[in-house]
Amino acid sequence: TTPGSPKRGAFILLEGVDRCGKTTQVSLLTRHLLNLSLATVAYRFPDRTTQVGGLINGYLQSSAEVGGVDDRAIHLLFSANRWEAAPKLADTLAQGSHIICDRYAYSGVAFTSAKREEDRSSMSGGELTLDWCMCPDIGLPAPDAVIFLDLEQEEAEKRGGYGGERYEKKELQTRVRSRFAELQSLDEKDGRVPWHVVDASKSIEEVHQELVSIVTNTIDRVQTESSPLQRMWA
Ligand code: ADP
Ligand code: FDM
Repeated sequence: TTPGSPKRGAFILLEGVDRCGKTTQVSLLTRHLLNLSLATVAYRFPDRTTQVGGLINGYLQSSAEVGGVDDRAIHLLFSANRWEAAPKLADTLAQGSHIICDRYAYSGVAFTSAKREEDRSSMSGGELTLDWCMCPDIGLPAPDAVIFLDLEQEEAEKRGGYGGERYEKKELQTRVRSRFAELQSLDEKDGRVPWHVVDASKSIEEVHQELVSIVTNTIDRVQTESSPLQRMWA
């Protein structure tokens, strides 16, 4: 940064399985930061409002029995949906706004790589490996912190039954949770993107207070160290 230019905002990512409380906590955190007069923007992926997002929405809402869409093609659409947002995301941070984001590339990799034969529309090209799934997201703006809202499958189910969307199935969600753990250990080996695992079974207010403390420390670190925006898995 040149003297006088604003410090960049922090990029905070919330990840976790369905029903862990991401939507609730993103909105509480955004409100908290705005109340402190800190410019903050909430993002969520998939962003269903774009053309690419419309295709993703159609895919998620159609049943798995409706074949037709290749699993790799849909994976690339999820990634494209992040890439089309990437310039705006980087710009928002450069302007000094913080970003609180609901899902990102980790969800992308966790969900696709967790698919088994019964979840797939075709078995063309064999296994959906972690490596293959990570490739299209390499180079995206990386978060300054990943907050993983950790919730047992049984607890998630108690929060209201799953709706009709394609991935809202118990067995898939359980495998998704272990893929997230693999991605966490890769980041920990790499040492650039810190993960904070939070027990999401606590009350909304208790979880919120923990997140406030993580976010406050992350903003502090990013701005004191003037750390440049990192790139995903690069
Ligand atoms: P996600 O966006 O991760 O799917 P939501 O924030 O939409 O999760 O929460 C899913 C449901 O669980 C909502 O009905 C919400 O009110 C409820 N909920 C969220 N956090 C908690 C919590 N800590 N304890 C109990 N219920 C919660
Ligand atoms: N999902 C989400 C993916 O499969 N890949 C991705 O890249 C992203 C961001 O889409 F089941 C899955 C996760 C979830 C579904 O997400 C829709 P929301 O948070 O319920 O809208």
